[in-house]
Amino acid sequence: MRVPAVLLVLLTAPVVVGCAGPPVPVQNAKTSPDETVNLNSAGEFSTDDTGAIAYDRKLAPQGSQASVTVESSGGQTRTSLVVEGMAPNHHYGAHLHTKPCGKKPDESGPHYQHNPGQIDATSEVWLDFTTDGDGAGRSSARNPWGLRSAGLPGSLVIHSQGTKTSGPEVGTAGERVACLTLK
Ligand SMILES: [Cu+2]
Repeated sequence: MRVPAVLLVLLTAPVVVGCAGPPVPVQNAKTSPDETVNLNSAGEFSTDDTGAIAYDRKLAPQGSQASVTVESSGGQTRTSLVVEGMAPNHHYGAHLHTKPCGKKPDESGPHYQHNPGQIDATSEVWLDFTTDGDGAGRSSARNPWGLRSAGLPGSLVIHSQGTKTSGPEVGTAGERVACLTLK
């Protein structure tokens, strides 16, 4: 009797379901629907290191820092952000942007979008947060799509105001106050 090839594979190779396993290296990873992509970055904001740079020392003071983790697998992307040492009791906007941080605030490019032109918290990764009295804050986002290795986000940008969710200025969040380059 002829056994279908697919069944043969199932019978001979134990298939691990529900376990992500070791992350696939981000660089040069082949694109596939179940691709696993992990990005993360952490740093203290300085005025000269584009890996973690502050553009506004009032809203991203000396000693302020941020840590971001992006985990994409199984058609979902989960992103989390933790900050410390920011201005106390302030509501910030925050998003993933397309390019790495630069000396000038605009160098990180526009928002990362899964669906080009769609400006909302489903297509983009919005991570607005409000700091406590010590300047600490955290936020997270869950998006119903996987990252494509061909076009990964380049940075996390923190803005001076919360993100506008509707109207002609939808997606805007004031000036860029700090930027963390993703790796
Ligand atoms: Cu932004």
